[in-house]
Amino acid sequence: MFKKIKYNFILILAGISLQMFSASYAHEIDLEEISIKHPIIPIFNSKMKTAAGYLTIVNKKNEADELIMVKTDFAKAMIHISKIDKNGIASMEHVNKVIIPGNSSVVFEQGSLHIMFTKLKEPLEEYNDQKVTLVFKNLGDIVVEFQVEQATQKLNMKNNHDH
Ligand SMILES: [Cu+2]
Repeated sequence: MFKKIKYNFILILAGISLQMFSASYAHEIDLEEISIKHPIIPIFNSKMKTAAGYLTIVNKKNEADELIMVKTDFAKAMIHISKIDKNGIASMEHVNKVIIPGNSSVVFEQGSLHIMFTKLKEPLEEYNDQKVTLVFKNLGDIVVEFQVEQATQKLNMKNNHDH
C-alpha cells in the first residue's frame, strides 16, 4: 500500500515538472529556433461567432519550417488567407500549410493570412487570453497565448469577419 502511494506521488511530481519544461505560455515567444510576435485576437462585440488571430512567425534557422496545423480548445481553428478578386470581392480560402522560409518571417495580418476561429464555445472577452497550439512540421507544438483585445473602429470597418 505504502509503495503504491509513493509511486503515485512520483508520477505527480513528474507531471508537474513536465508541465514546467514544456512550452511556456507567453504573448511573445522567443526560442533559439523561432520567435512568435504579437499574437492577437481582435474582438468587435460580444456576439461574435467567429474571430481571427494574427501574429508574426520568425524562423531563425537556416532551414525552412512549415506551420501545418493550429489547435485550440475554445473554438475550431484553421489557417485562412483572405483574397480580393479582380471584381473587388473579398473571400477567404483554407490553407493547409504555411511555409516559413529560413531566416525570414511570415506575417499573419488583416487582409492576408490569419488563423480563423469558428464555433466559439463562449464569447471572447478582452483580457481573457486564449491558448493556441501552433504545430510546426520540424519544431513540433508551440503553445501561444493570444491576447484578446477590443478592436478599434478602424479595424472593425476593414475586417468584420463573419463568414
Ligand atoms: Cu477567415
